[in-house]
Amino acid sequence: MPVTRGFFRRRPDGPEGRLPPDQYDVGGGWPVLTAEATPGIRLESWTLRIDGLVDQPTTWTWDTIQQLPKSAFHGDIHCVTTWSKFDVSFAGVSVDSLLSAAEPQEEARFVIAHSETGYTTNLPLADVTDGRAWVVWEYDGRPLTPEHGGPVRLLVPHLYFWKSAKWISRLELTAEDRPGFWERNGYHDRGDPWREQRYEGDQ
Ligand SMILES: Nc1nc2c(c(=O)[nH]1)N[C@H]1C(S)=C(S)[C@@H](COP(=O)(O)O)O[C@H]1N2
Ligand SMILES: [Mo]
Repeated sequence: MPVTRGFFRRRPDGPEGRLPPDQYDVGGGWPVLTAEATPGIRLESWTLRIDGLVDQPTTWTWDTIQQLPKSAFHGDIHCVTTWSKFDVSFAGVSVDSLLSAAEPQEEARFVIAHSETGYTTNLPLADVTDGRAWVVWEYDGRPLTPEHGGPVRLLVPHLYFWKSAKWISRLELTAEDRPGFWERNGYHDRGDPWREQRYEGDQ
């Protein structure tokens, strides 16, 4: 029987300890996982807003966000459907630089990432600060393609990839946790792949 290379799951081949529990290395491809139709977003009309519990609600355009210090991520991403992808490179800006402009208030504890499409995901503020989250528009040195969230997506690589909202348009800071799209549909509130927090009720 002919075997199509790359069709079957590869065995973990990364350095020891690099693959979170029950994940596999997807290899060279990059699956697309989207709940909604891929929107066509023009750079001229794209904006990103930070609001909610901030002293300086701020809106960036494509031109103004480029003026922030560029920041890159090189590492691995992990989807809850069990694929992990090693050695990806993204570039954009750190969420820290956006937050330092918006000045979060003391009561702010959570962030809701809103996509242009209406998709949402919730994160503790502590998971998007200290250099652990980015808003990115480049993948491997090229513009992020629309099916992968282009022109601009959120990137929170230390959590399952559903937290990395594609087509990001707004970061809303709140005092209370407010479950997003997948979190209301049975997925874990935080989604740490190393603790295997896949579903509601997992530790
Ligand atoms: N707006 C939006 N963002 C999203 C999703 C989505 O359906 N809509 N899917 C999430 C999930 S489950 C994953 S695994 C990743 C997939 O990103 P990719 O399609 O670039 O691999 O995006 C996340 N961000
Ligand atoms: Mo996912």
